[in-house]
Amino acid sequence: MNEVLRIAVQKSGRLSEDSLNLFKECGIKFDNGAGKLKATSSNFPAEFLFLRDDDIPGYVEDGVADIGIVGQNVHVETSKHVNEVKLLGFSKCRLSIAIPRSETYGSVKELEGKSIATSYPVILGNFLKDNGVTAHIHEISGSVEIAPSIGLAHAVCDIVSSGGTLLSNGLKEVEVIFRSEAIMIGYPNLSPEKQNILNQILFRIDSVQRAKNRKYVVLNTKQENIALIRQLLPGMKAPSILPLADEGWVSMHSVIEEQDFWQNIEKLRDAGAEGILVLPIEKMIF
Ligand code: PRT
Ligand code: ZN
Repeated sequence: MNEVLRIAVQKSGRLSEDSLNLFKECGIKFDNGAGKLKATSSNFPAEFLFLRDDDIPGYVEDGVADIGIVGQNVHVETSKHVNEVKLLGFSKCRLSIAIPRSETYGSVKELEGKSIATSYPVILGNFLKDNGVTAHIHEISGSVEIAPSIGLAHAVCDIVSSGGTLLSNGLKEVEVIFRSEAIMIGYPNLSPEKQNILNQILFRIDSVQRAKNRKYVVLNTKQENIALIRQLLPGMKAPSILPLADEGWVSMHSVIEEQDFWQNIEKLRDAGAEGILVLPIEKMIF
């Protein structure tokens, strides 16, 4: 029987779009029409399960799903027995403790004896223990940030991204206790056939991610500048050099890290580069 890799992704929420794009950019086609709970890829041995993010680690631990994508916050909080396959770089956020803006804060010791509302009792509990603080953890499942204003708790511990939600609820961030991004988790005992399918996906993801951080650069220059410009364009191997129709001029082509490019742009122009084009790369296979 041909095996199919079962992939759990968030049905609808902050992880959904980037998770689905990750597989689409890898050329894996599937129909994720509204309300669907399951979809089979038409061109790759994969099946998608659309679930609430909190349920994904449990499904992966049980092997109902072979891999899944969740925030590291959910992965660590649920503490399921799963493999950490790959960090994915999107849905970045932090888990922070916040207190009413009017209050002063010196150190974590000031949380001693206070009550803190959170949906992350495990991560918060570990943080307090590591810091030798005893506080009352008040577990609630949502709308954590209103807890101080309704008298439910002194402080909150919640996910922060822009900080806008804390601000609009009269709170200030005083401790970042955990930093999170999306992570691919996997069932620890995949069959060799499923592991092989996963390896194909990881290879494709690497090719796409590598390409995203790099640009294809084309520039024109006089022949005598080649050596100098070559030092500024390290490239994958060496730059390609093509003669231009004008005598003594060449076009140099190379692949560079985007951040290196911005650091080097003035130097390239000083070295005699003209007509510089920077193009996106779709995939990079090594
Ligand atoms: O329905 P389901 O259970 O699947 O989804 P969910 O509502 O539990 O999760 P969802 O979609 O809100 O978030 C999924 C994951 O995205 C989280 O587990 C985090 O890993 C990550 N993430 C990134 C965030 C945020 N940014 C974020 N800003 N998760 C939640 N928030 C919330 C936060 O709880 C707070 O209410 O946004 C508010 C703060 O945002 P700022 O920008 O105002 O600071
Ligand atoms: Zn959730």
